[in-house]
Amino acid sequence: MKQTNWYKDAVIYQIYPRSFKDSNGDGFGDIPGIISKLDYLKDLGVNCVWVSPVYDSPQEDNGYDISNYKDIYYKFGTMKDFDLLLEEMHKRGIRLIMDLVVNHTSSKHPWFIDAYNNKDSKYRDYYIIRKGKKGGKKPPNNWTGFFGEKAWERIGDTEDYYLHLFAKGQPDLNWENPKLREEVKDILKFYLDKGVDGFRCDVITLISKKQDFKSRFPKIALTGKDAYINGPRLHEFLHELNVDVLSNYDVMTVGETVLSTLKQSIDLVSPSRKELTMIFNFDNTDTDNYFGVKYIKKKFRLKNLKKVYRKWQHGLYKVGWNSLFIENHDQRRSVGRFGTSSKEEYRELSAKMLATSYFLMSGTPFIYQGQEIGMTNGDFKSIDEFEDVEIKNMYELSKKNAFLRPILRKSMFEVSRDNARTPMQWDNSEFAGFSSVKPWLKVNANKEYINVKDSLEREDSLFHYYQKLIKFRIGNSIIKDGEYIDLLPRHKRILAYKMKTDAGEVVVISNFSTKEIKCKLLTKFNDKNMVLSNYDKHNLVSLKPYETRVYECKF
Ligand code: TEU
Repeated sequence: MKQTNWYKDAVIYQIYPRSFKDSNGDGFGDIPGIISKLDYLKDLGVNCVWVSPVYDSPQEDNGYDISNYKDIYYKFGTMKDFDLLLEEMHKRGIRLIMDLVVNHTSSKHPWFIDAYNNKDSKYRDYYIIRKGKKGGKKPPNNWTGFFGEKAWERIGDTEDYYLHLFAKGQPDLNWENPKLREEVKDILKFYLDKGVDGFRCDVITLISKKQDFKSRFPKIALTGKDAYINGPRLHEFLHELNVDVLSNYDVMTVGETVLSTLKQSIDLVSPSRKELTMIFNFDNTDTDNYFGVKYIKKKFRLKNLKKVYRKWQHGLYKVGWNSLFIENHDQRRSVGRFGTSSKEEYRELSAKMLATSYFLMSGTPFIYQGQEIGMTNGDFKSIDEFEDVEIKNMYELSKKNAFLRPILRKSMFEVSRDNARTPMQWDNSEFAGFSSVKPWLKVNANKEYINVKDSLEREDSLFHYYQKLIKFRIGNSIIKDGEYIDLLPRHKRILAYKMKTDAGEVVVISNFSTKEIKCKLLTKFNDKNMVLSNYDKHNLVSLKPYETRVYECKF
């Protein structure tokens, strides 16, 4: 099938369905709710949507634990609703990307239930099951997983254990088994034949594990990671999926990669290798922590973000394609992060500045629901108000482990994934227009003034700024194909870069501070080439607090 590379002109909006819009008054978002808001998304200007998992699931990890890949979780609706969603999106020229979670299933998946209960089950080899040590008293090795737990769980009172790199209810699949790989291809085809436009591939770099299953030292966070991240057959497995299935459709994939180096990422996205279209790396969201561990917070410094931008823009230039994002359902909100301010006086102004800064580089920009109106972290006051399995596990860990306790307790609330999962704020009514009843997760009190209704009414809102940014980005080949040039690599408060091709250049200059700052660079540009800014009036030689400007020159 001819590949049109449409994704290079896509702006993708991520929907976390349980928090987006409840249509039937059960306090839980659903697919008809999404359909009712498609005109809103069209108005925003995005041309593609990534929907977090809506498959059947016991919801231990909010749908990232799938019990039936070919059915929809009843609270989200039915397969009929899903088909209608796809149709209604395509009618509006919006593409649909599904979340593909195939590193693990739910422990309630019929494959796993059979494998767990029956030693001779044909599904036993769909999972990673190994004999424990000391007659089953101890797990097969010392690996730990992503939610602060041991990575093995004993199968009843047998000697055997199954591997789970996430919650206990998320057993890892065994990709070494060719039959399992055929099942995955079958799932892909099922949705691609419906007309789905691609997949966001959950923790895809974990699917191949080193087969020695030996303990690893030193024992620090993610013990065993060198055995289960970027494993020996990762590229081979992805190539197989691509050649056998994906390349027969004009679709895109974006792989969620955890702790991948630039070199590994280049291999994943080089078109000639036929693996993935693009990846999410987390270097940007790791700029405010140590060792890639979000609980160990570090002061944000612009120079570190600039380093990340240079690394990925230069690293993938003419080699592969980038993704651009500042939020998702696993990250706390970007307001008050990456140098922006959550003080109401600066909230929208600084959010416009950050939006401009990450949006106009080469790559596909992603917007996470609520980001376009500047939603903030949830106002959680006690552990009981949270719902996420990750923070609950971490809280338990902090009770047991005296060394980790102060570190975890200090940052846990602020970095919790639930901060991004609070109900979408549509208006200022009691449940923010998300639902007619009390939602599954606490509504943020600031829905009084941070909400879609208000944003649509105010001409200078962040929402309207995003509209302009999206319009400018889609189809702009200077940005798409341009070479990234950092114009002020050493400046501590100003980010200035140029995207350059033979046809012209686009220049972005942003002040990441609350101070007015002199900037000589500004004198080089003519105001009549300014295409976008978050201020109406501009000073020739200085940038106001959080000011951002975009200039475009065509040669
Ligand atoms: O996330 C993978 C992942 O790396 C996260 O667990 C990350 O470490 C954590 O969220 C940081 O706080 C994906 C999904 O995006 C996430 O929602 C799932 O829980 C996870 O995979 C398991 O499927």
